[in-house]
Amino acid sequence: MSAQAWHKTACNLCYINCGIEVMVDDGRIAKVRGDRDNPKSQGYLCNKAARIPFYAHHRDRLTTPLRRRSDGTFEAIDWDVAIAEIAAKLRAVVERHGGKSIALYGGGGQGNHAGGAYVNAVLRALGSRHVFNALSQEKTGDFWVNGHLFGSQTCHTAEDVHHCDLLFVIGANPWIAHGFPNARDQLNQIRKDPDRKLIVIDPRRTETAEMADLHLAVRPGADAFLLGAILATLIERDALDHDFLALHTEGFPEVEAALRRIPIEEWAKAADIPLPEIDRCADMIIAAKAMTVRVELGIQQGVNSTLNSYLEKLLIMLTGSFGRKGTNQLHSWLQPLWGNSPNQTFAPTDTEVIAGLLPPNLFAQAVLGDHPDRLRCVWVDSSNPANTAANTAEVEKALQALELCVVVDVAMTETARFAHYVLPASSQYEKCEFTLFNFEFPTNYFHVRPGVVPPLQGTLPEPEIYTRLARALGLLPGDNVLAPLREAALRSRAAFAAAFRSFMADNPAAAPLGALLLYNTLGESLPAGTAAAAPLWGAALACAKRAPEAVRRALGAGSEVSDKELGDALFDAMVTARSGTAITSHTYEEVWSLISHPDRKVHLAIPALLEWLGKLDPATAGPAKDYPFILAAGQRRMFNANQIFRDPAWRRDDPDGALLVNTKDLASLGATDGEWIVVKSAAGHIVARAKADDSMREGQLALPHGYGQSYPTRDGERLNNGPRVNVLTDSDNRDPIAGTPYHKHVAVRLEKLPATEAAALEAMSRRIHG
Ligand SMILES: Nc1nc2c(c(=O)[nH]1)N[C@H]1C(S)=C(S)[C@@H](COP(=O)(O)OP(=O)(O)OC[C@H]3O[C@@H](n4cnc5c(=O)[nH]c(N)nc54)[C@H](O)[C@@H]3O)O[C@H]1N2
Ligand SMILES: Nc1nc2c(c(=O)[nH]1)N[C@H]1C(S)=C(S)[C@@H](COP(=O)(O)OP(=O)(O)OC[C@H]3O[C@@H](n4cnc5c(=O)[nH]c(N)nc54)[C@H](O)[C@@H]3O)O[C@H]1N2
Ligand code: SF4
Ligand SMILES: [Mo]
Repeated sequence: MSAQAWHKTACNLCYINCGIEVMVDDGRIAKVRGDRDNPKSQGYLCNKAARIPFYAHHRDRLTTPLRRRSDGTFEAIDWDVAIAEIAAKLRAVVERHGGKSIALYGGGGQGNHAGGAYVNAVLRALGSRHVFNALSQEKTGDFWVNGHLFGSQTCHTAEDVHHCDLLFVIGANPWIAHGFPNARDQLNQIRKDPDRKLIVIDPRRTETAEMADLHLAVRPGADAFLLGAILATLIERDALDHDFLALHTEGFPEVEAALRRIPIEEWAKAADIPLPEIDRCADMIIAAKAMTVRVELGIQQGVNSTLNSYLEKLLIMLTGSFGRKGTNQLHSWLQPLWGNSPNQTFAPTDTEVIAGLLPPNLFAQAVLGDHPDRLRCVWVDSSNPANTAANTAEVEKALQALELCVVVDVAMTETARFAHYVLPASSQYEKCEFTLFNFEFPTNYFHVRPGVVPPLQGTLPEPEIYTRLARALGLLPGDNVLAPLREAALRSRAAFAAAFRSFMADNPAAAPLGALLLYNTLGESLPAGTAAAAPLWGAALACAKRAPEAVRRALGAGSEVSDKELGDALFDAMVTARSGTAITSHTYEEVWSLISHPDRKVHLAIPALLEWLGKLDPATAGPAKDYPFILAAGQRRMFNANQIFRDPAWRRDDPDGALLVNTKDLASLGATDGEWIVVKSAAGHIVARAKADDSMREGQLALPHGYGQSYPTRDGERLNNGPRVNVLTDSDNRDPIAGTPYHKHVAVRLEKLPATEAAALEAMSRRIHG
């Protein structure tokens, strides 16, 4: 790597993973710009990407494996010692309690999924499939609904924002949080075009709502009432797409009957939206030729989350806004990021396993409960549950109760503080990475990116960490056994394929270890720096088999590539294209082939949810007496990015992660703008700096997501940076089906802080940001 040069890679700050180019100067990332060659993002960047150097290079990077002493402090140990001790302890846990007593927490963040393949391989080889991660903090209700509608929990809806003439945003703030490619450009284009419209449902007048043709400022937590009233209005006005319903769906009569029972006026009132606005919303839907619905945490982490996801899908289906240009779609996968696990339960908490995942809200109970199969060992990789799972106090208690806790991270996190061992990973710019966040239709993309700076001294990329661990556990065959596979890979892909298949047939016990085997054999024959992508080989072959025409179109491959060679052609394109590559390119008609039900129809009636709808009580929409405010606990802002940044200097504004409060609410508390205020819930309390903000509804508050990291000052003292928002959240405040948290609906009260305490906080804030 030359002294000063631009390298292509991707942004790791949100799940859009825009293509970027970074200027590397003397082994450090110095500048960031958009990569115009990236076929998905085409040079787009938001304000956060320029700050990537603060992720890659900072004082709190881990540079050696650590072992916790009995007094809670850590000592540095060698990699060999760490791996040997951890392997011995894992073996002991398996012998005492069985493999099922182990769980993985994490397995990938916003920019990295390579490690997930390897850690899952080890987990499965040890006899466990228990995985908790962020997806089951937000999306599993949606996945559950999709399982019923489309026949598999891996059927996932995409948005064709680019071509829609009505964008309907529900509980999302794409101007700030993105969520679809080139979000700000897309929103600007819609605003400028008189023929394209935007509707936003959000209690707050967000940056996105500010741009909308219609903003429905729903009462927090009342989306099910509002969506129900809109759907019932569409039915009343017979504004449904009956041809679509007849051709592509079944179960409509049951849905219709349930929706016809909705008392529109009463539900509109519960949602605090005047009837004329609901009529206007219906008018705009009826006038639209192609509506795309975009939702996120506002309803997925809001009250009635799984039901909300269902109503959102009904809005799409009843209006026939599916499978056409500019509407919602399903998308193909290179490899699904989550699983399909209908009717599976996790015994220790008697919880439904959705999409192969367990909800973080049940994590503490799964460890602290008295079930014989409770968790004794948790392996954390790319996640910081001590800050991001509900109820921090309970999560910390659970982490401390474990017989073995290992954290693999790039930095010393709040979770790592409780680990028995902490293993330092190389950053996402120091190793090969990719993500499985590939949700586009009709053309879907994939981006494999080699490291652009050398690994920080003392760190290892995950494939190396898990190779060493699997070797120490005696799971992975020795180098001599793998040598023939490696040689075959260097000869030709066909020779490798034959050798690999016969190896797997002869060694059935190696089945769970496929990723590690591929990395250590095929990996060595791949283009420089892309060995970690080796496990994608099988996915590429399978993808080409499932959707040969779509892959051919994406690659521009004609008859010179045989069907048999197509999967390898796809894989080779993926590992050689430095700016990412199209992997599938569908026609709109092919969307029906992506439905898993054998009849390729959308099965609209989900009895459990229709029953839930029937039981909704408008009298429940409103705050509780003791806790009169509803806090949106975890808002996306210009300068937060999950737990990815730890150095507070990355933020250009909002250093303390302000509590947003409507001016009237602030005044009735007798408080002023900028004052430190106590926020209390039933689970805990924190102190935050208040900021008067009239984009907030009266009675609603917001605290940001992605704060609360401790970071060392220049003299080494660790100071906390901003609100640890999950101190306030309760893991019981969750969805009855998916177990996902109702983070947007945390009941709190506010109290003034004595002047002396406020002065101390003010001084602390100055030291953190000094
Ligand atoms: N800047 C930034 N961008 C990010 C991230 C980040 O940390 N920072 N994180 C990424 C991740 S992991 C995710 S999942 C996405 C999340 O992206 P979004 O879901 O778009 O972001 P949020 O701000 O969490 O919530 C969206 C909106 O929900 C609204 N809301 C609150 N209560 C309700 C309600 O009762 N009903 C309705 N309808 N709306 C409500 C809030 O006012 C807010 O505007 O963002 C991604 N992008
Ligand atoms: N109250 C509340 N809680 C929330 C939310 C909310 O809105 N409100 N949002 C939820 C949502 S949507 C999400 S997505 C989650 C996110 O919560 P988490 O699942 O905890 O994920 P991140 O915050 O992205 O943390 C990623 C971790 O990975 C580490 N890391 C970065 N790069 C690498 C690498 O290359 N290798 C390894 N091994 N580690 C690496 C980072 O240092 C960091 O510790 O938070 C959830 N929690
Ligand atoms: S939209 Fe997301 S991926 Fe793109 S530059 Fe911004 S934070 Fe990075
Ligand atoms: Mo998320």
